[in-house]
Amino acid sequence: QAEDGYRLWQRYDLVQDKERLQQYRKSLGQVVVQGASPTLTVVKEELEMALTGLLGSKVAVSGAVSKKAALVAGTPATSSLVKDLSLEPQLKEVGQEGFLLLSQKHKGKSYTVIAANTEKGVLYGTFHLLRLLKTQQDIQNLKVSNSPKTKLRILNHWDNLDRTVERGYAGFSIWDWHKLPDYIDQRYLDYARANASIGINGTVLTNVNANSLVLTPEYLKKVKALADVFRPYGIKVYLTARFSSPIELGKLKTADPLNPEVKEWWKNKVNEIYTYVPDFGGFTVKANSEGQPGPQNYNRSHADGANMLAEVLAPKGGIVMWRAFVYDNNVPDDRHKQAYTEFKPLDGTFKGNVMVQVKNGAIDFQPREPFHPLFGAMPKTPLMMEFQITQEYLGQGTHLAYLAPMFKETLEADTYAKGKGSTVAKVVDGSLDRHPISGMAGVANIGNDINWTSHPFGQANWYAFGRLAWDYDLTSEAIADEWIKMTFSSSPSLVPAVRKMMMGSREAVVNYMTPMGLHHLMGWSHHYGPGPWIKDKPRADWTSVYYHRATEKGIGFDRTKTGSNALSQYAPEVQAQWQNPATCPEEFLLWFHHVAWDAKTKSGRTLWDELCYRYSGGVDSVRTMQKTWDSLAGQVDKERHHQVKQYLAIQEKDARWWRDACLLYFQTFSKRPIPQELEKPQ
Ligand code: GCW
Repeated sequence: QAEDGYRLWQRYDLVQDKERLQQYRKSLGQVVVQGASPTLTVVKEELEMALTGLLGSKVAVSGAVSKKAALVAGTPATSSLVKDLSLEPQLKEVGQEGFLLLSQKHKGKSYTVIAANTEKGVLYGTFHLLRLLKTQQDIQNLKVSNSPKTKLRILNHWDNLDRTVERGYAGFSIWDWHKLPDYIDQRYLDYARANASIGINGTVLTNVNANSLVLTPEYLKKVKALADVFRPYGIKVYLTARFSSPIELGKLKTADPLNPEVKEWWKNKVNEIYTYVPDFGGFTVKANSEGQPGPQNYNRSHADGANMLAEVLAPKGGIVMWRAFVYDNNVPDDRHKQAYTEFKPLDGTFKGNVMVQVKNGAIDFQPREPFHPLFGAMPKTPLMMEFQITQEYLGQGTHLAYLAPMFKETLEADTYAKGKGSTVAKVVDGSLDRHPISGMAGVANIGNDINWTSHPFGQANWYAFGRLAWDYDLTSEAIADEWIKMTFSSSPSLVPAVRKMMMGSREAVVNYMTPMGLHHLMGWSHHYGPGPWIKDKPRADWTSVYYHRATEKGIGFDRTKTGSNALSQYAPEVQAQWQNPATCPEEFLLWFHHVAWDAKTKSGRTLWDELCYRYSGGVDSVRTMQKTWDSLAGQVDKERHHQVKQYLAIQEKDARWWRDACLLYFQTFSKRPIPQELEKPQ
């Protein structure tokens, strides 16, 4: 069988470790799932398929125990076996989505138990157990109690109705609108399985640059078909709402959120949606950003817009995820500041079912950004994290960049909102300000490429997003290990080598693209290759020169008091550290400071030399990845090995392109030589 990557991390092949295989066969030889429901059917089917593959012989799910050892899955309500185990006290701890995995002796039998309060919890527990098996863990004395830290764990698809995907690099949209609702592609089911396996519980089907057509009955039928597929997997469907829909679809003269007819229109529309999808999740809205319509067109605020939608969704249990990614060329100020300037004053004015969805950084999904100053600044509003899984600015579908370290860097950053330890993660999970709702969104990197994500390692970013949305305390290394073992193999000669490649990969990209706090040097509009020279565009903030500000004296964006003062949007403790070039972490140096070419850096080199070293270092890292990958030939199936090898060659070429283009361009300002010992730009 050709290894085309379609199976993602859900490859249920025979367990290689003989001892483990023995153990699993002994404890899991019989599988008992009592009760019937769509979710329990999914549990049964997954267990049957997975265990048959992993254990190497047909495993059937039964309704009663006949052997000495069995796997038992269920809730106290659906399974008398689970009820008999009296797990209520432990189950209290795991909430609505969590689960217990326990090894239990009961009436002379040995059970491996997946127990939860809800069937959804059983589903998550099932996938957790399968992960333990796929990574060949000992399951003899299981004592797992696990529940998610963040409530809404959502993919955002920037998928258009014509199946193009904005910033999608893995083919076309997997939603085949033309064939829906009558044709259900197997991919929808496999998508749901993959997401459920990492705890993702929501999907926004459509692009934030929204088309109101999706709200028409023709499309709602199709949306319903997808929602019906996803429901048993615990995945809710959400849509993007184009703010001007009342005009486009309802033929109203206005979309003013305070106009009663507009509100009435949305109320009817929402009620209509719920007739198709009774558990519809709600809307994601991009308004008054990059030309999208919004409440500001009518001199209303983001809160007016969000609250109007929230009010009509509330009786149905729906929510509004209102994006804070706003900028406008009529606002002459540093783009870094705009979201904070517009949203911070609105804190406390949003309805309870509104979440403000904030990108990890203030500019736009750069290879490295300091955390967004809104985190910690709006304690009365639940702030949702928006990460970008698709690699718009990180080499797109061809560069290997493992993003868990990037996601974690933001989540672990300290906002100091309520003193030391007020991490972004604690803002996002709602614990810092005691919000009942919390969420993380990831802009999907999924398309209809056979392997879903173009680059085989793109799968790891989808995986890592889900795992971190569930539990941001997992380490990047641990997530990488899980993924490698499930995707390739558990071989001790492979896992550490691939982990090492992954762990250094994002830093490599930062180095060959935008080291030391440089940002947005990417080519005009496509954002793939280098374009630090870009100027004279309709908007200053669509140029690169706006961001790097190189002159003969130095380089970097002064965001301190002497410059745009964006730094003032952070807590005093953060400001204190970042406002001084001597204490500002070097990775953010040129983000906040304009620095002289000859200034000394931590390595002892001048800034110019250090930049040369970083750019070269980025290229070297890619070459190291190539060597590592070459050495693994024979340990990875031919198809995927060859694929990654080719992508690494592209990455090496692109890294050189980035290094050479940036250094030669910046050299026209610095007028200093590239250090002798470094490879010369070509
Ligand atoms: O990153 C930028 C992208 C746009 C995107 C926008 C946004 C969906 O270049 O393509 O539009 O952000 O997040 O709204």
